[in-house]
Amino acid sequence: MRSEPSFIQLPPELGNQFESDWLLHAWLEAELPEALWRAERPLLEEIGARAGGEWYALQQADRLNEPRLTQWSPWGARIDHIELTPLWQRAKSWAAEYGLVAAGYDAGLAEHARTVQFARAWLFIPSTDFYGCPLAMTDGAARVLQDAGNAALAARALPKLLARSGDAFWTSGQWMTETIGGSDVSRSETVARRDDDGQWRLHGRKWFTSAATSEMALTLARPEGGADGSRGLALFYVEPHDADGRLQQIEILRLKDKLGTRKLPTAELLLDGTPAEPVAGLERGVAAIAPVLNLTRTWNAITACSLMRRGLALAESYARRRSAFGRLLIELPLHRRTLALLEADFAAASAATWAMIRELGRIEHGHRQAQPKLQRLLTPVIKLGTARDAIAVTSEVLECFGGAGYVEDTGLPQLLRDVQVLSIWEGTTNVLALDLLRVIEADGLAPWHEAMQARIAGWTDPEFSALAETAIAALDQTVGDFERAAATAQANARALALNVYRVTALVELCDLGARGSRLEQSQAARVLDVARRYARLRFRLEPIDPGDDESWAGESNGKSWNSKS
Ligand code: MFK
Repeated sequence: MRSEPSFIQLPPELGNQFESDWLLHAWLEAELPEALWRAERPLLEEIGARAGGEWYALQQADRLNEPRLTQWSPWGARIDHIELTPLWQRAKSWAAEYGLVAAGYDAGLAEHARTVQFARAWLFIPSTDFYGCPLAMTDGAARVLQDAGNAALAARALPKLLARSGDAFWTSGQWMTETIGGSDVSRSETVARRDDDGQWRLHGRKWFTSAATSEMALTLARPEGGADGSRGLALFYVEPHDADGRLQQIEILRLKDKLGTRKLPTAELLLDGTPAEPVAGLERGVAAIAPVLNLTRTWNAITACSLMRRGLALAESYARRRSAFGRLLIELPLHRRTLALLEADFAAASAATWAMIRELGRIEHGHRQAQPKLQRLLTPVIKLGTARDAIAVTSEVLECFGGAGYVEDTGLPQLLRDVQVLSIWEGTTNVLALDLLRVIEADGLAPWHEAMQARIAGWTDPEFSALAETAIAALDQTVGDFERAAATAQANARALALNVYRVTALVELCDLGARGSRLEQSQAARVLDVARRYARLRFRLEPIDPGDDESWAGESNGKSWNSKS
Protein backbone atom coordinates (compact mmCIF):
# COMPACT_ATOMS: atom_id res chain seq x y z
CA MET A 1 0.00 0.00 0.00
CA ARG A 2 1.34 3.50 -0.83
CA SER A 3 1.76 5.92 2.08
CA GLU A 4 0.55 8.91 0.07
CA PRO A 5 -3.13 9.65 0.68
CA SER A 6 -5.56 9.74 -2.21
CA PHE A 7 -6.41 13.37 -1.51
CA ILE A 8 -4.02 16.20 -0.75
CA GLN A 9 -5.44 19.53 0.35
CA LEU A 10 -4.11 22.67 -1.25
CA PRO A 11 -2.76 24.92 1.50
CA PRO A 12 -3.91 28.54 1.86
CA GLU A 13 -1.78 30.97 -0.11
CA LEU A 14 -1.01 34.62 0.26
CA GLY A 15 -0.64 36.82 -2.76
CA ASN A 16 0.56 40.40 -2.68
CA GLN A 17 -0.60 41.54 0.75
CA PHE A 18 -0.97 45.14 -0.30
CA GLU A 19 -2.96 44.51 -3.46
CA SER A 20 -5.55 42.37 -1.71
CA ASP A 21 -6.00 44.74 1.26
CA TRP A 22 -9.11 46.73 0.38
CA LEU A 23 -9.31 48.40 3.78
CA LEU A 24 -5.73 49.67 3.71
CA HIS A 25 -6.33 50.98 0.18
CA ALA A 26 -9.50 52.75 1.25
CA TRP A 27 -7.85 54.34 4.27
CA LEU A 28 -4.79 55.58 2.39
CA GLU A 29 -6.85 56.82 -0.51
CA ALA A 30 -9.11 58.78 1.81
CA GLU A 31 -6.27 60.05 3.96
CA LEU A 32 -3.18 60.81 1.90
CA PRO A 33 -2.85 63.71 -0.54
CA GLU A 34 -3.09 62.32 -4.05
CA ALA A 35 0.56 62.94 -4.97
CA LEU A 36 1.81 61.25 -1.81
CA TRP A 37 -0.51 58.28 -2.30
CA ARG A 38 0.75 57.90 -5.85
CA ALA A 39 4.38 58.18 -4.74
CA GLU A 40 3.99 55.69 -1.89
CA ARG A 41 2.13 52.98 -3.81
CA PRO A 42 5.09 51.31 -5.57
CA LEU A 43 6.89 50.80 -2.25
CA LEU A 44 3.76 49.37 -0.64
CA GLU A 45 3.36 47.08 -3.66
CA GLU A 46 6.93 45.90 -3.14
CA ILE A 47 6.54 45.30 0.60
CA GLY A 48 3.18 43.60 0.00
CA ALA A 49 4.74 41.25 -2.58
CA ARG A 50 7.59 40.30 -0.23
CA ALA A 51 5.25 39.91 2.75
CA GLY A 52 3.05 37.45 0.87
CA GLY A 53 5.92 35.78 -0.99
CA GLU A 54 9.59 35.67 -0.02
CA TRP A 55 9.15 36.68 3.65
CA TYR A 56 6.17 34.39 4.17
CA ALA A 57 8.22 31.47 2.78
CA LEU A 58 11.14 32.36 5.06
CA GLN A 59 8.78 32.63 7.99
CA GLN A 60 7.48 29.13 7.35
CA ALA A 61 11.03 27.79 6.98
CA ASP A 62 11.97 29.52 10.27
CA ARG A 63 9.03 28.01 12.16
CA LEU A 64 10.95 25.73 14.47
CA ASN A 65 13.89 28.08 15.08
CA GLU A 66 14.24 30.00 18.31
CA PRO A 67 16.85 32.42 19.63
CA ARG A 68 19.61 30.70 21.58
CA LEU A 69 21.42 32.04 24.62
CA THR A 70 24.99 30.83 25.18
CA GLN A 71 26.10 31.96 28.62
CA TRP A 72 29.59 30.49 28.75
CA SER A 73 32.45 30.06 26.28
CA PRO A 74 33.96 26.57 26.04
CA TRP A 75 36.88 27.90 28.14
CA GLY A 76 34.87 29.32 30.98
CA ALA A 77 34.32 32.97 30.05
CA ARG A 78 30.89 34.47 30.68
CA ILE A 79 29.75 35.60 27.23
CA ASP A 80 25.93 35.71 27.30
CA HIS A 81 25.61 35.67 23.53
CA ILE A 82 22.18 35.54 21.92
CA GLU A 83 21.93 34.04 18.45
CA LEU A 84 18.81 35.23 16.64
CA THR A 85 16.88 33.09 14.18
CA PRO A 86 17.68 33.52 10.46
CA LEU A 87 14.43 35.41 9.84
CA TRP A 88 15.13 37.87 12.65
CA GLN A 89 18.72 38.37 11.53
CA ARG A 90 17.48 39.56 8.18
CA ALA A 91 14.45 41.48 9.41
CA LYS A 92 16.62 44.23 10.86
CA SER A 93 17.94 45.27 7.43
CA TRP A 94 14.51 45.14 5.83
CA ALA A 95 13.08 47.28 8.62
CA ALA A 96 15.83 49.86 8.21
CA GLU A 97 15.72 49.95 4.43
CA TYR A 98 11.95 50.44 4.36
CA GLY A 99 12.25 53.18 6.99
CA LEU A 100 9.85 51.45 9.37
CA VAL A 101 10.97 53.78 12.14
CA ALA A 102 12.57 56.59 10.12
CA ALA A 103 9.51 57.31 7.96
CA GLY A 104 7.58 58.32 11.09
CA TYR A 105 10.13 61.12 11.63
CA ASP A 106 10.41 62.22 8.00
CA ALA A 107 9.70 65.96 8.13
CA GLY A 108 8.98 65.96 4.40
CA LEU A 109 5.89 63.80 5.00
CA ALA A 110 4.57 66.32 7.56
CA GLU A 111 1.42 65.14 9.36
CA HIS A 112 1.21 62.08 7.09
CA ALA A 113 4.53 60.63 8.29
CA ARG A 114 2.87 58.29 10.78
CA THR A 115 0.30 57.03 8.28
CA VAL A 116 3.04 56.25 5.76
CA GLN A 117 5.25 54.59 8.38
CA PHE A 118 2.49 52.39 9.77
CA ALA A 119 1.16 51.44 6.33
CA ARG A 120 4.56 49.91 5.62
CA ALA A 121 4.76 48.35 9.09
CA TRP A 122 1.25 46.92 8.66
CA LEU A 123 2.48 44.84 5.72
CA PHE A 124 5.80 43.93 7.33
CA ILE A 125 4.67 42.83 10.82
CA PRO A 126 2.68 39.65 10.06
CA SER A 127 5.54 38.10 8.07
CA THR A 128 8.38 38.80 10.49
CA ASP A 129 7.31 37.10 13.72
CA PHE A 130 7.07 40.11 16.01
CA TYR A 131 10.09 41.99 14.75
CA GLY A 132 7.63 44.86 15.24
CA CYS A 133 8.42 44.66 18.96
CA PRO A 134 11.98 46.04 18.77
CA LEU A 135 10.75 48.53 16.18
CA ALA A 136 8.06 49.72 18.59
CA MET A 137 10.65 50.21 21.32
CA THR A 138 12.99 51.95 18.89
CA ASP A 139 10.23 54.30 17.82
CA GLY A 140 9.46 55.10 21.46
CA ALA A 141 13.12 55.71 22.25
CA ALA A 142 13.49 58.01 19.23
CA ARG A 143 10.49 60.03 20.39
CA VAL A 144 11.88 60.33 23.93
CA LEU A 145 15.35 61.35 22.75
CA GLN A 146 13.95 63.85 20.28
CA ASP A 147 11.85 65.54 22.97
CA ALA A 148 13.90 65.14 26.16
CA GLY A 149 16.20 68.12 25.64
CA ASN A 150 19.32 65.99 26.15
CA ALA A 151 21.37 67.16 23.17
CA ALA A 152 24.31 64.82 23.74
CA LEU A 153 22.21 61.65 23.87
CA ALA A 154 20.07 62.79 20.94
CA ALA A 155 23.17 63.44 18.84
CA ARG A 156 24.64 60.07 19.74
CA ALA A 157 21.65 57.78 19.29
CA LEU A 158 18.96 59.43 17.15
CA PRO A 159 20.79 59.14 13.81
CA LYS A 160 21.21 55.40 14.50
CA LEU A 161 17.60 54.85 15.53
CA LEU A 162 16.48 56.61 12.35
CA ALA A 163 19.09 55.04 10.05
CA ARG A 164 17.96 53.49 6.78
CA SER A 165 20.60 50.81 6.38
CA GLY A 166 20.86 47.60 8.36
CA ASP A 167 24.49 48.23 9.30
CA ALA A 168 23.88 51.68 10.70
CA PHE A 169 20.47 50.96 12.28
CA TRP A 170 20.15 50.56 16.05
CA THR A 171 17.18 49.13 17.83
CA SER A 172 16.31 50.08 21.39
CA GLY A 173 15.14 47.93 24.25
CA GLN A 174 12.84 49.01 27.05
CA TRP A 175 13.67 47.55 30.43
CA MET A 176 10.93 48.45 32.80
CA THR A 177 9.39 45.35 34.27
CA GLU A 178 10.66 43.97 37.58
CA THR A 179 9.33 41.10 39.67
CA ILE A 180 7.91 43.47 42.25
CA GLY A 181 6.42 45.91 39.76
CA GLY A 182 5.00 44.50 36.54
CA SER A 183 2.08 46.84 36.05
CA ASP A 184 2.89 48.90 39.14
CA VAL A 185 6.21 50.22 37.88
CA SER A 186 6.46 52.68 40.78
CA ARG A 187 7.75 49.88 43.02
CA SER A 188 10.85 49.24 40.90
CA GLU A 189 13.88 48.26 42.98
CA THR A 190 16.74 48.98 40.57
CA VAL A 191 19.07 51.54 42.13
CA ALA A 192 21.30 54.09 40.38
CA ARG A 193 24.55 55.05 42.09
CA ARG A 194 27.07 57.63 41.03
CA ASP A 195 30.79 56.81 41.00
CA ASP A 196 33.35 59.25 42.29
CA ASP A 197 34.14 60.09 38.67
CA GLY A 198 30.50 61.03 38.06
CA GLN A 199 29.46 57.90 36.11
CA TRP A 200 26.00 56.58 36.96
CA ARG A 201 25.76 52.81 37.42
CA LEU A 202 22.64 50.67 37.70
CA HIS A 203 22.13 47.77 40.10
CA GLY A 204 19.06 45.60 39.88
CA ARG A 205 17.23 42.80 38.17
CA LYS A 206 15.02 43.39 35.17
CA TRP A 207 12.54 40.54 35.01
CA PHE A 208 11.17 40.94 31.52
CA THR A 209 13.06 43.01 28.97
CA SER A 210 12.14 43.44 25.35
CA ALA A 211 14.68 42.23 22.76
CA ALA A 212 17.93 41.96 24.74
CA THR A 213 20.02 42.22 21.58
CA SER A 214 19.32 45.92 21.06
CA GLU A 215 22.16 48.41 20.80
CA MET A 216 20.62 50.74 23.40
CA ALA A 217 17.88 50.63 25.98
CA LEU A 218 15.76 52.93 28.08
CA THR A 219 15.24 51.83 31.65
CA LEU A 220 14.05 53.06 35.02
CA ALA A 221 16.06 53.16 38.24
CA ARG A 222 15.86 55.01 41.55
CA PRO A 223 18.82 57.28 42.19
CA GLU A 224 20.09 56.37 45.64
CA GLY A 225 18.21 58.26 48.31
CA GLY A 226 15.43 59.23 45.85
CA ALA A 227 11.79 59.46 46.86
CA ASP A 228 9.51 56.43 46.97
CA GLY A 229 7.01 55.78 44.20
CA SER A 230 7.29 56.67 40.56
CA ARG A 231 8.29 60.26 41.32
CA GLY A 232 11.63 59.02 42.71
CA LEU A 233 12.44 56.93 39.62
CA ALA A 234 14.60 58.34 36.85
CA LEU A 235 14.81 57.45 33.18
CA PHE A 236 18.23 56.15 32.11
CA TYR A 237 19.90 55.51 28.76
CA VAL A 238 22.03 52.37 28.54
CA GLU A 239 24.29 50.93 25.85
CA PRO A 240 24.43 47.28 26.84
CA HIS A 241 27.66 46.53 24.93
CA ASP A 242 31.06 48.23 24.99
CA ALA A 243 33.03 49.08 21.86
CA ASP A 244 34.37 45.49 21.73
CA GLY A 245 30.89 44.02 21.84
CA ARG A 246 31.13 42.83 25.45
CA LEU A 247 28.18 43.29 27.78
CA GLN A 248 28.82 46.09 30.26
CA GLN A 249 28.22 44.65 33.73
CA ILE A 250 25.08 42.90 32.54
CA GLU A 251 24.33 39.21 32.89
CA ILE A 252 21.62 37.64 30.77
CA LEU A 253 20.16 35.26 33.33
CA ARG A 254 17.83 33.50 30.92
CA LEU A 255 15.56 33.90 27.93
CA LYS A 256 11.94 33.78 28.97
CA ASP A 257 10.00 30.62 28.22
CA LYS A 258 6.91 32.28 26.72
CA LEU A 259 3.60 30.99 25.36
CA GLY A 260 4.21 32.77 22.05
CA THR A 261 6.39 35.44 20.37
CA ARG A 262 9.17 32.92 20.72
CA LYS A 263 11.45 34.51 18.10
CA LEU A 264 11.65 37.54 20.32
CA PRO A 265 14.62 37.17 22.70
CA THR A 266 12.85 38.50 25.78
CA ALA A 267 15.34 38.19 28.61
CA GLU A 268 15.81 38.45 32.34
CA LEU A 269 18.81 40.66 33.11
CA LEU A 270 21.02 41.32 36.09
CA LEU A 271 22.44 44.85 36.10
CA ASP A 272 25.52 44.85 38.26
CA GLY A 273 27.04 48.29 37.88
CA THR A 274 25.88 48.90 34.30
CA PRO A 275 26.98 52.36 33.11
CA ALA A 276 24.00 54.59 32.33
CA GLU A 277 23.13 58.21 31.57
CA PRO A 278 20.10 60.04 32.96
CA VAL A 279 17.91 61.13 30.07
CA ALA A 280 15.87 63.89 31.64
CA GLY A 281 16.73 64.65 35.24
CA LEU A 282 16.71 62.39 38.28
CA GLU A 283 13.00 61.98 38.99
CA ARG A 284 9.60 61.52 37.35
CA GLY A 285 10.91 58.57 35.36
CA VAL A 286 7.46 57.12 34.60
CA ALA A 287 6.31 60.41 33.12
CA ALA A 288 9.57 60.57 31.15
CA ILE A 289 9.12 57.10 29.67
CA ALA A 290 5.40 57.66 28.96
CA PRO A 291 6.01 58.52 25.26
CA VAL A 292 7.46 55.01 24.90
CA LEU A 293 4.35 53.54 26.52
CA ASN A 294 2.06 55.47 24.22
CA LEU A 295 3.98 54.62 21.07
CA THR A 296 4.40 50.93 21.87
CA ARG A 297 0.66 50.81 22.60
CA THR A 298 0.12 52.29 19.15
CA TRP A 299 2.35 49.60 17.61
CA ASN A 300 0.45 47.03 19.66
CA ALA A 301 -2.81 48.13 18.04
CA ILE A 302 -1.32 48.08 14.53
CA THR A 303 0.09 44.62 15.27
CA ALA A 304 -3.30 43.40 16.49
CA CYS A 305 -5.07 44.61 13.36
CA SER A 306 -2.43 43.46 10.90
CA LEU A 307 -2.43 40.00 12.48
CA MET A 308 -6.23 39.86 12.23
CA ARG A 309 -5.80 40.72 8.58
CA ARG A 310 -3.23 37.92 8.13
CA GLY A 311 -5.56 35.39 9.76
CA LEU A 312 -8.46 36.48 7.58
CA ALA A 313 -6.36 36.38 4.40
CA LEU A 314 -5.37 32.80 5.20
CA ALA A 315 -8.91 31.77 6.14
CA GLU A 316 -10.39 33.29 3.01
CA SER A 317 -7.80 31.66 0.76
CA TYR A 318 -8.47 28.33 2.43
CA ALA A 319 -12.21 28.75 2.01
CA ARG A 320 -11.62 29.14 -1.72
CA ARG A 321 -9.53 25.94 -1.86
CA ARG A 322 -11.29 23.61 0.53
CA SER A 323 -14.46 21.70 -0.32
CA ALA A 324 -16.90 20.17 2.11
CA PHE A 325 -20.41 18.84 1.62
CA GLY A 326 -20.06 19.17 -2.14
CA ARG A 327 -19.11 22.85 -2.27
CA LEU A 328 -16.19 25.12 -1.61
CA LEU A 329 -16.34 26.49 1.93
CA ILE A 330 -16.63 30.01 0.53
CA GLU A 331 -19.93 28.97 -1.10
CA LEU A 332 -21.47 27.70 2.14
CA PRO A 333 -23.73 30.41 3.62
CA LEU A 334 -22.74 29.75 7.23
CA HIS A 335 -19.02 29.80 6.49
CA ARG A 336 -19.43 32.98 4.43
CA ARG A 337 -21.29 34.57 7.30
CA THR A 338 -18.58 33.56 9.74
CA LEU A 339 -15.91 35.19 7.60
CA ALA A 340 -18.05 38.26 7.02
CA LEU A 341 -18.50 38.81 10.75
CA LEU A 342 -14.79 38.43 11.39
CA GLU A 343 -14.12 40.93 8.63
CA ALA A 344 -16.49 43.40 10.30
CA ASP A 345 -14.61 43.12 13.62
CA PHE A 346 -11.31 43.56 11.82
CA ALA A 347 -12.50 46.55 9.81
CA ALA A 348 -13.90 48.38 12.83
CA ALA A 349 -10.76 47.75 14.88
CA SER A 350 -8.60 48.92 11.99
CA ALA A 351 -10.58 52.10 11.36
CA ALA A 352 -10.18 53.09 15.02
CA THR A 353 -6.47 52.32 14.86
CA TRP A 354 -5.84 54.26 11.64
CA ALA A 355 -7.72 57.25 13.04
CA MET A 356 -5.41 57.12 16.08
CA ILE A 357 -2.38 57.06 13.77
CA ARG A 358 -3.69 60.07 11.82
CA GLU A 359 -4.11 61.92 15.10
CA LEU A 360 -0.57 61.02 16.18
CA GLY A 361 0.84 62.51 12.97
CA ARG A 362 -1.21 65.66 13.43
CA ILE A 363 -0.08 66.13 17.02
CA GLU A 364 3.57 65.61 16.19
CA HIS A 365 3.42 68.18 13.41
CA GLY A 366 1.37 70.78 15.24
CA HIS A 367 -1.54 70.46 12.80
CA ARG A 368 -4.36 72.90 13.46
CA GLN A 369 -6.85 70.03 13.97
CA ALA A 370 -4.61 68.12 16.41
CA GLN A 371 -6.36 66.92 19.57
CA PRO A 372 -3.76 65.73 22.12
CA LYS A 373 -6.35 65.16 24.85
CA LEU A 374 -8.39 62.93 22.56
CA GLN A 375 -5.25 60.96 21.70
CA ARG A 376 -4.25 60.53 25.34
CA LEU A 377 -7.72 59.16 26.07
CA LEU A 378 -7.96 56.87 23.06
CA THR A 379 -4.49 55.32 23.00
CA PRO A 380 -5.01 52.96 25.98
CA VAL A 381 -8.58 52.28 24.88
CA ILE A 382 -7.71 51.32 21.31
CA LYS A 383 -4.77 49.25 22.51
CA LEU A 384 -6.97 47.25 24.88
CA GLY A 385 -9.85 46.84 22.45
CA THR A 386 -7.83 45.79 19.42
CA ALA A 387 -5.84 43.31 21.50
CA ARG A 388 -9.01 41.59 22.68
CA ASP A 389 -10.49 41.60 19.19
CA ALA A 390 -7.30 40.09 17.77
CA ILE A 391 -7.44 37.20 20.24
CA ALA A 392 -11.13 36.50 19.52
CA VAL A 393 -10.77 36.82 15.73
CA THR A 394 -7.64 34.67 15.59
CA SER A 395 -9.23 31.96 17.69
CA GLU A 396 -12.14 31.91 15.23
CA VAL A 397 -9.74 31.93 12.27
CA LEU A 398 -8.20 28.70 13.54
CA GLU A 399 -11.67 27.19 13.71
CA CYS A 400 -12.19 28.11 10.04
CA PHE A 401 -9.52 25.51 9.27
CA GLY A 402 -11.09 22.74 11.33
CA GLY A 403 -8.48 20.33 12.68
CA ALA A 404 -5.74 21.82 10.49
CA GLY A 405 -5.99 25.01 12.55
CA TYR A 406 -4.88 23.03 15.59
CA VAL A 407 -1.91 21.36 13.93
CA GLU A 408 1.46 23.00 14.48
CA ASP A 409 3.09 22.53 11.10
CA THR A 410 0.36 24.52 9.37
CA GLY A 411 1.80 27.52 11.26
CA LEU A 412 -1.72 28.45 12.41
CA PRO A 413 -1.50 27.69 16.16
CA GLN A 414 1.46 30.07 16.39
CA LEU A 415 -0.80 32.90 15.26
CA LEU A 416 -3.05 32.38 18.26
CA ARG A 417 -0.21 31.98 20.73
CA ASP A 418 1.38 35.15 19.43
CA VAL A 419 -1.70 37.37 19.55
CA GLN A 420 -2.42 36.31 23.11
CA VAL A 421 0.43 38.57 24.22
CA LEU A 422 -1.21 41.68 22.86
CA SER A 423 -3.63 42.05 25.75
CA ILE A 424 -0.89 41.47 28.32
CA TRP A 425 2.22 43.43 27.45
CA GLU A 426 2.27 47.19 27.30
CA GLY A 427 -0.48 47.25 29.91
CA THR A 428 -3.13 44.62 30.56
CA THR A 429 -6.79 45.30 29.81
CA ASN A 430 -7.48 46.25 33.41
CA VAL A 431 -4.40 48.47 33.81
CA LEU A 432 -5.31 50.34 30.64
CA ALA A 433 -8.92 50.68 31.71
CA LEU A 434 -7.66 52.30 34.91
CA ASP A 435 -5.45 54.55 32.79
CA LEU A 436 -8.60 55.70 31.00
CA LEU A 437 -10.20 56.60 34.33
CA ARG A 438 -7.08 58.57 35.26
CA VAL A 439 -7.27 60.50 31.99
CA ILE A 440 -10.95 61.21 32.45
CA GLU A 441 -10.36 62.41 35.98
CA ALA A 442 -7.84 64.93 34.61
CA ASP A 443 -9.49 66.01 31.35
CA GLY A 444 -13.06 64.69 31.43
CA LEU A 445 -14.83 62.75 28.70
CA ALA A 446 -15.62 65.85 26.64
CA PRO A 447 -12.67 65.61 24.19
CA TRP A 448 -13.95 62.19 23.11
CA HIS A 449 -17.66 62.97 23.27
CA GLU A 450 -17.25 66.11 21.19
CA ALA A 451 -14.95 64.46 18.63
CA MET A 452 -17.42 61.61 18.10
CA GLN A 453 -20.35 64.03 17.82
CA ALA A 454 -18.45 66.08 15.26
CA ARG A 455 -17.70 63.02 13.14
CA ILE A 456 -21.32 61.87 13.17
CA ALA A 457 -22.55 65.37 12.31
CA GLY A 458 -20.47 65.17 9.12
CA TRP A 459 -22.39 62.17 7.74
CA THR A 460 -24.80 64.09 5.58
CA ASP A 461 -25.52 61.34 3.05
CA PRO A 462 -28.96 59.77 3.85
CA GLU A 463 -27.32 56.35 3.39
CA PHE A 464 -25.76 56.96 6.80
CA SER A 465 -28.83 58.08 8.75
CA ALA A 466 -29.53 54.68 10.37
CA LEU A 467 -25.85 54.29 11.26
CA ALA A 468 -25.82 57.79 12.72
CA GLU A 469 -28.83 56.91 14.89
CA THR A 470 -27.11 53.79 16.20
CA ALA A 471 -23.90 55.70 16.86
CA ILE A 472 -25.60 58.60 18.65
CA ALA A 473 -27.63 56.25 20.86
CA ALA A 474 -24.50 54.29 21.78
CA LEU A 475 -22.51 57.46 22.40
CA ASP A 476 -25.21 58.87 24.70
CA GLN A 477 -25.51 55.57 26.54
CA THR A 478 -21.74 55.36 27.06
CA VAL A 479 -21.45 58.94 28.32
CA GLY A 480 -24.39 58.32 30.65
CA ASP A 481 -22.82 55.09 31.91
CA PHE A 482 -19.81 57.01 33.20
CA GLU A 483 -22.18 59.05 35.36
CA ARG A 484 -24.24 56.04 36.43
CA ALA A 485 -21.09 54.14 37.39
CA ALA A 486 -19.40 57.06 39.13
CA ALA A 487 -19.46 55.39 42.55
CA THR A 488 -18.16 52.07 41.20
CA ALA A 489 -15.96 53.35 38.39
CA GLN A 490 -13.02 51.08 39.11
CA ALA A 491 -15.11 47.89 39.14
CA ASN A 492 -16.76 48.98 35.88
CA ALA A 493 -13.62 50.39 34.26
CA ARG A 494 -13.12 47.53 31.81
CA ALA A 495 -16.70 47.68 30.56
CA LEU A 496 -16.55 51.48 30.27
CA ALA A 497 -13.27 51.31 28.35
CA LEU A 498 -14.54 48.60 26.01
CA ASN A 499 -17.62 50.66 25.29
CA VAL A 500 -15.55 53.75 24.48
CA TYR A 501 -13.49 51.54 22.17
CA ARG A 502 -16.50 50.02 20.40
CA VAL A 503 -18.27 53.33 19.88
CA THR A 504 -15.02 54.78 18.51
CA ALA A 505 -14.56 51.82 16.19
CA LEU A 506 -18.13 52.11 14.87
CA VAL A 507 -17.85 55.86 14.36
CA GLU A 508 -14.46 55.72 12.65
CA LEU A 509 -15.52 52.93 10.31
CA CYS A 510 -18.66 54.81 9.30
CA ASP A 511 -16.63 57.99 9.01
CA LEU A 512 -14.31 56.32 6.51
CA GLY A 513 -17.33 55.31 4.43
CA ALA A 514 -18.80 58.79 4.74
CA ARG A 515 -15.74 60.25 3.06
CA GLY A 516 -17.08 58.71 -0.13
CA SER A 517 -15.89 61.53 -2.36
CA ARG A 518 -12.28 60.50 -1.68
CA LEU A 519 -12.99 56.84 -2.43
CA GLU A 520 -13.79 54.97 -5.59
CA GLN A 521 -17.47 54.13 -5.72
CA SER A 522 -16.95 50.40 -5.23
CA GLN A 523 -14.67 51.02 -2.25
CA ALA A 524 -17.14 53.41 -0.62
CA ALA A 525 -19.91 50.83 -1.09
CA ARG A 526 -17.77 48.14 0.48
CA VAL A 527 -16.96 50.26 3.54
CA LEU A 528 -20.63 51.14 3.94
CA ASP A 529 -21.60 47.48 3.66
CA VAL A 530 -19.12 46.36 6.30
CA ALA A 531 -20.06 49.27 8.60
CA ARG A 532 -23.71 48.23 8.41
CA ARG A 533 -22.75 44.64 9.12
CA TYR A 534 -20.69 45.72 12.13
CA ALA A 535 -23.49 47.93 13.45
CA ARG A 536 -26.20 45.31 12.94
CA LEU A 537 -24.48 42.09 13.89
CA ARG A 538 -21.37 42.80 15.96
CA PHE A 539 -21.61 46.11 17.74
CA ARG A 540 -22.61 45.81 21.37
CA LEU A 541 -22.09 47.63 24.63
CA GLU A 542 -20.93 45.90 27.79
CA PRO A 543 -23.39 46.06 30.66
CA ILE A 544 -22.50 48.37 33.53
CA ASP A 545 -23.34 47.32 37.07
CA PRO A 546 -23.63 50.40 39.23
CA GLY A 547 -24.37 48.17 42.22
CA ASP A 548 -22.18 47.03 45.06
CA ASP A 549 -18.86 45.83 43.64
CA GLU A 550 -17.91 44.14 46.90
CA SER A 551 -20.59 41.43 46.64
CA TRP A 552 -18.33 38.79 45.11
CA ALA A 553 -16.77 36.72 47.87
CA GLY A 554 -14.89 34.22 45.75
CA GLU A 555 -13.59 31.35 47.83
CA SER A 556 -11.94 33.57 50.36
CA ASN A 557 -14.82 33.79 52.84
CA GLY A 558 -13.62 30.60 54.47
CA LYS A 559 -16.89 28.75 53.92
CA SER A 560 -17.42 25.76 51.73
CA TRP A 561 -20.10 26.29 49.07
CA ASN A 562 -21.73 23.12 50.35
CA SER A 563 -21.64 24.27 53.92
CA LYS A 564 -25.08 24.42 55.57
CA SER A 565 -23.87 26.75 58.31
C1 MFK B 1 4.27 44.83 18.98
C2 MFK B 1 4.73 45.80 19.96
C3 MFK B 1 4.62 45.32 21.36
C4 MFK B 1 5.74 45.75 22.27
C5 MFK B 1 6.35 44.59 23.05
C6 MFK B 1 6.80 44.94 24.43
C7 MFK B 1 7.60 43.86 25.09
C8 MFK B 1 8.17 44.35 26.41
C9 MFK B 1 7.51 43.76 27.55
C10 MFK B 1 7.30 44.76 28.60
O1 MFK B 1 8.15 45.15 29.34
S1 MFK B 1 5.77 45.32 28.70
C11 MFK B 1 5.86 46.35 30.10
C12 MFK B 1 5.08 47.45 29.84
N1 MFK B 1 4.65 47.96 31.11
C13 MFK B 1 3.60 48.71 31.16
O2 MFK B 1 2.97 48.99 30.16
C14 MFK B 1 3.26 49.23 32.50
C15 MFK B 1 1.80 49.16 32.74
N2 MFK B 1 1.47 50.08 33.80
C16 MFK B 1 1.03 51.33 33.54
O3 MFK B 1 0.89 51.74 32.41
C17 MFK B 1 0.71 52.15 34.73
O4 MFK B 1 -0.44 52.89 34.43
C18 MFK B 1 1.86 53.11 35.08
C19 MFK B 1 3.15 52.36 35.27
C20 MFK B 1 2.10 54.18 34.01
C21 MFK B 1 1.47 53.75 36.39
O5 MFK B 1 2.54 54.47 36.93
P1 MFK B 1 2.37 55.34 38.24
O6 MFK B 1 3.64 56.07 38.44
O7 MFK B 1 1.84 54.54 39.36
O8 MFK B 1 1.17 56.31 37.78
P2 MFK B 1 1.00 57.84 37.77
O9 MFK B 1 1.46 58.43 39.07
O10 MFK B 1 -0.39 58.09 37.39
O11 MFK B 1 1.91 58.37 36.57
C22 MFK B 1 3.15 59.00 36.77
C23 MFK B 1 3.26 60.10 35.72
O12 MFK B 1 3.29 59.51 34.42
C24 MFK B 1 2.09 61.06 35.72
O13 MFK B 1 2.59 62.31 35.28
P3 MFK B 1 2.88 63.50 36.30
O14 MFK B 1 4.06 63.06 37.10
O15 MFK B 1 3.17 64.67 35.43
O16 MFK B 1 1.65 63.65 37.14
C25 MFK B 1 1.19 60.50 34.63
O17 MFK B 1 0.36 61.49 34.06
C26 MFK B 1 2.23 60.06 33.63
N3 MFK B 1 1.72 58.99 32.76
C27 MFK B 1 1.41 57.72 33.11
N4 MFK B 1 0.99 57.04 32.04
C28 MFK B 1 1.03 57.91 30.99
C29 MFK B 1 1.49 59.15 31.46
N5 MFK B 1 1.64 60.20 30.66
C30 MFK B 1 1.32 60.06 29.37
N6 MFK B 1 0.87 58.89 28.87
C31 MFK B 1 0.71 57.79 29.64
N7 MFK B 1 0.27 56.65 29.11
